[in-house]
Amino acid sequence: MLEKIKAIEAAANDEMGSAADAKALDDLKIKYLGRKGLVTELLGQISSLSAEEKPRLGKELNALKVRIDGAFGARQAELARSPVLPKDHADLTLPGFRPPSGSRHPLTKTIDEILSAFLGMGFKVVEGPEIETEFYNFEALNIALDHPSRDAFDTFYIKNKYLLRSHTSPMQVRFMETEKPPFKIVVPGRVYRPDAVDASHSFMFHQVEGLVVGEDVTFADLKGTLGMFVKSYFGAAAKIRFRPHHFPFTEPSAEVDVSCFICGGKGCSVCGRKGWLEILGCGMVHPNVFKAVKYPSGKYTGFAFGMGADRIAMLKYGINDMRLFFENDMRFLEQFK
Ligand code: 2U9
Repeated sequence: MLEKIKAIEAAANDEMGSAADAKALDDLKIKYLGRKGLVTELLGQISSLSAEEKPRLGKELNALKVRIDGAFGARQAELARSPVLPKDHADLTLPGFRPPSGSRHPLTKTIDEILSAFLGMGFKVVEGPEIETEFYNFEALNIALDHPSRDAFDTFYIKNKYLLRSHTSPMQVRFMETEKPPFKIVVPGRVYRPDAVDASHSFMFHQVEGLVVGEDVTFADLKGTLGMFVKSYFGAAAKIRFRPHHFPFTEPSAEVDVSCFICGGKGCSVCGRKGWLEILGCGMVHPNVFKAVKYPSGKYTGFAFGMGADRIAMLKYGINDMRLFFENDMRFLEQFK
């Protein structure tokens, strides 16, 4: 009998220790102390013992009952204090952590900021296909197929005169085919040119171009609009200057410099001691372009401009190698949160 008492007590303590919750513990209480429980059963056997054993074992059994009952109470309190969590449950005592947050690509950010400067002046954003035809990429833009200037517009051809657009201008042509002036649009997008890749060249880059057409649009409007743009994008102190240039689709044409936003025009390593950074090309739309989209002759005038977003992003963020934009290196991208 004494052996049994010891075995039952050891088993009860063992099982209670590993009871995972209050319900498991209640079941154990019934198993040991319930009406048909193991301890109760032993108590029932007392009557069959000899007269001298009865009092001693009876005392032992009662003491066992009290001890097991006490142990239940203790384990119950312990479970209430710290519920035992399943093995795969999160450790609630660990410190919290922030989920990593993504960020916009520096080029996306640059393009969005350029566009918002123009949206603020009432421009509308339009986008178009990257696969184009010779008509939209060249002919309609006054770039004759047999003209030497085509060399300056070296292009990836695909098949049957399809090509990867070498500027976003084809979309302005498409827009004019369906819309009547007046309008002000900006056209962002990827463009492709078969350049050898190095720190400042890529076979794919990003342009933002603009086109404004109406009945009395002048070069003064062009100057005012681009002046507003550089002040809004580069800061109120930014100035612009125009240098004569040539593009087949504009006449007259100009290149535009912005006063260096690093040195304020004094001359530094970013602007090559010149105090000016070249950021834009522009001009008054060539009459042949209006002719190609069948606008009535002489009715409209307009100005157009174009800029390379990759170059502007490099200037703005002090990036010295264009390839960094396209390598998806997180150490680079994470800097533009
Ligand atoms: C239409 C008529 C005229 C778009 C223009 C430029 C000047 C220009 C370059 C700047 C750097 C492209 O990214 S870059 O290589 N662009 O200088 N683009 S005027 O003129 C147009 C466009 C569409 C119908």
